[in-house]
Amino acid sequence: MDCIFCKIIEGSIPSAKVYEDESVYAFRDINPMAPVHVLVVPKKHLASMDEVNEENSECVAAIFRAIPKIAAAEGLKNGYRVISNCGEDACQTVKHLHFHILGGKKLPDQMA
Ligand code: DGP
Repeated sequence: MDCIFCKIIEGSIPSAKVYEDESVYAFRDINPMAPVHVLVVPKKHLASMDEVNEENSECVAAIFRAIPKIAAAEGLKNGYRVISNCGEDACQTVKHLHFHILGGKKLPDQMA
């Protein structure tokens, strides 16, 4: 499959890994929008939030268990933001479900 994040997970494209478990991989965004900008992805390929269903949603639960561990490891004691862009209107550019963790500064209060 021609998916950049699948290639990062399998190691054929290098990444700055910050966390990994059986079903989750997390690495630094190549174009950081904040002092801490980590992408958290399921190892199983899902194109976006639209593909989450009763059969596969455990990987999303695993991601949300990992996020506070990653935030703590990154020193985000004062808060952080989690974003998942889904589809064209949200400007999703990589078609592999991912959650951005943004922090390390006061973030803008406008989401859109
Ligand atoms: P989104 O707009 O939500 O689809 O964001 C995709 C993010 O993925 C974007 O912030 C840049 C990041 N990204 C794209 N290609 C690579 C890559 O090869 N390596 C890393 N580390 N990040 C990437």
